[in-house]
Amino acid sequence: MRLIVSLLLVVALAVTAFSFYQVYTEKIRLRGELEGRTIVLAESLQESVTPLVQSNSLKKLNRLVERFGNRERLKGVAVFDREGNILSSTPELIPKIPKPLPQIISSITENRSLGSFIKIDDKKTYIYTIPISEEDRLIGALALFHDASYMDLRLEGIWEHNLLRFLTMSILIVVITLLVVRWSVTGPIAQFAEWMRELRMGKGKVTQPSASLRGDVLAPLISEVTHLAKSLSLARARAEEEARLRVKAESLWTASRLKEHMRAELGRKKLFLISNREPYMHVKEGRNIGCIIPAGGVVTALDPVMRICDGVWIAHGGGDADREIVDENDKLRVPPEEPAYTLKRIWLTKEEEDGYYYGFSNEGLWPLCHITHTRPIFRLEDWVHYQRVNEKFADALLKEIANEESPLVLIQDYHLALLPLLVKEKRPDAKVSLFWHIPWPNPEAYGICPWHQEILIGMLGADIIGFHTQFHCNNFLDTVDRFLESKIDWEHFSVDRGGHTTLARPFPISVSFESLSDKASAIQEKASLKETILKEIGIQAKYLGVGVDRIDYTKGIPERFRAIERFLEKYHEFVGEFIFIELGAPSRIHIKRYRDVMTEIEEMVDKINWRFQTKRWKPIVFLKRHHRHEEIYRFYKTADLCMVTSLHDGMNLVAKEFVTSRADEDGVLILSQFTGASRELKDAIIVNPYAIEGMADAIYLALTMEQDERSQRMVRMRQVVREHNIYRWAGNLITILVRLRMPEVLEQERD
Ligand code: ADQ
Repeated sequence: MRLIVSLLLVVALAVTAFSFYQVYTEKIRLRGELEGRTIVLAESLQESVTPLVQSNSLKKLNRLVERFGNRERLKGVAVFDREGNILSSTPELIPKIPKPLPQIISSITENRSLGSFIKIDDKKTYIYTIPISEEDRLIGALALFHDASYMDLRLEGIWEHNLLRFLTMSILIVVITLLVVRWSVTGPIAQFAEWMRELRMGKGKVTQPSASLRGDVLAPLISEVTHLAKSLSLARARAEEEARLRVKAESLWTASRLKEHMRAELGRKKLFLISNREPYMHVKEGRNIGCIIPAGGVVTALDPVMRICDGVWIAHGGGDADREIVDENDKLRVPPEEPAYTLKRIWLTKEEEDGYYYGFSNEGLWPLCHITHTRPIFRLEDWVHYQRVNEKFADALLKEIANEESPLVLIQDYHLALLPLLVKEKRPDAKVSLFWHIPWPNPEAYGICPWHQEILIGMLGADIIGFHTQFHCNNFLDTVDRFLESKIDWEHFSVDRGGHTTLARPFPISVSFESLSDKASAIQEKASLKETILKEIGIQAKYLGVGVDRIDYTKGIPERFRAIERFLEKYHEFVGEFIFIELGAPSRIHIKRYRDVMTEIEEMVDKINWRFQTKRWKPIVFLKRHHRHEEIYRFYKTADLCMVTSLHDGMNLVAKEFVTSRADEDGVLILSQFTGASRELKDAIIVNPYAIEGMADAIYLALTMEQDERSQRMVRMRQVVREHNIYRWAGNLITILVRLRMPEVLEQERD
């Protein structure tokens, strides 16, 4: 009502103002027109009347006056002598002319024409008087009487029209406002309220309102409430899961269990996590700034842990808009939609990034640790940068932990191998762990690094070094044994060197395993998702395979495509039936080997597609870009198979993400035997990515496997990932770290 009344008031004011103006201009126009016409008439009549008044020919004058008086809207004409008496007039007018008529006297005495409005018979009349003179002598005056009542009628007409317009507009405004309010406000609010009611009552697994609501005026509110709803749903799911577990007396790690555990173990202590890559990167998107989660296993695994433990994550700010978002201490709270921990960004110069990240870490250590026949490159200047950047990270960390007693430090990966010692030297009370996310090679392979001893010494500053598998721990201990003077304790898998002990333990990393949908709704969702995805890419097919990777030569992508080619060659009946979608995020593109592998992959896709494609079908679709996690999960959820064919991989989280996403308990995982994940996911079809024939057969086996077997395998794999999730990983690692008894500290205390 308030909206409608205000709208109507404004419109009424506008209409009134416009009407006034219109009436005013129309009045001036009508008057001008009337005057003009009368003057022309008066002047022509003046010429004929003057000689008759001069000669006093009253008869002729009367005839002339009568003839003139019969014109449209002209009420009549009157001729006056110089005293203002009527000499002649239109007969009907004589009784009505006011006597005396002051305007006639003024016209004669002032010798000029005058015009004014008077009332005759209660009607508005325009009277125009013009003096009559003989040479220079005034002998009388002529008056023309014009009916002007039509002017008032015309002006009234304008008011009436405008009133009518106002009424029509008012009705339209009322109707349209009501409709818009109904469609855009009250309707959506009612739906919204209904959706929230369902959420409150815990009906179904609703986390999103209907699609029609999402694009509406309530969109910002909906996005906030959706987050709230998700948290609510998640909390409910977790509570249910925990209740279920309590009943079953199982010891499953969940987010809330980890939270409680951390509270008990850490008290008010914070975690300090250091990695090269940041979990949230700000990038310019036209004029706006967007936030992306970079592709990579470290971030995928550790963000859920930090979300529940709080603390500070120190990482390199690599996004082109990163500096615009931080505060004066280079910090911000993340995740943006639900801040839970602090991200502190470290800035690197271009030279530092080239030398430390692209050079030493990714052209040196990465191929050194992955046995994939790509030669590591070691340059002295890269090594210098690597040392300097490790010191930079150490300075930042030491500043953060300055006021913390026995801080807990979790260092991530091969970029920061020197950091443990740099921290430990300054803060012997710090409890330091280093998690090595990639494989550890045998001593012979490792020994080719010119700085193999310095790296090992740096790493051994840590109290615990974690690897994904026992095999990598053994390789590490062998390597230390070969290159450093130290004591290896094979019973406890530890190294004693210079009075400091470092444990080497396997902590197979994982994903969070949050499963929000039940089996029935997942099955339902799967069918429609497949249809939508195939429609989006414009291809018809019966079977769908998916691959998700950072484009890296260790991931075995060309081998995978070769296997697909061989599969289509060998099992021709699948031509036109099977399509493989590769979601590949470009990575480390400043390194030539990565550009080469990208070119190799693109050429191979072209070649295979050219060989097999038909008008409406091609075997491989390569979507070369970074995808959001929700996008990736759409593909996981509906794929008939997922291929992970790494030539060597510490763990590989894509395999575990695929299993997590399959609430429908279907889908087949083809998994390389050279991934850490293959030690746990024994129900995948395990393949050797170098054996193309075997991989082609694995695709065939996956697509022809009986539904029951597929389901049994998936159920078992889901059980493994559910139990060995990222919370368990963090719980185990942090518990050992917290409970470490540190001889150096005990000694200091004794002194
Ligand atoms: P990565 O080599 O980065 O990790 P991986 O474990 O496979 O490899 O994780 C990749 C992550 O990136 C996954 O979460 C995946 O969803 C995401 N990703 C892949 N392609 C993407 C795309 N196109 N768009 C967006 N995201 C994409 C390193 C080691 C691994 C180890 C992890 C964790 O090399 O062996 O498993 O660390 O320790």
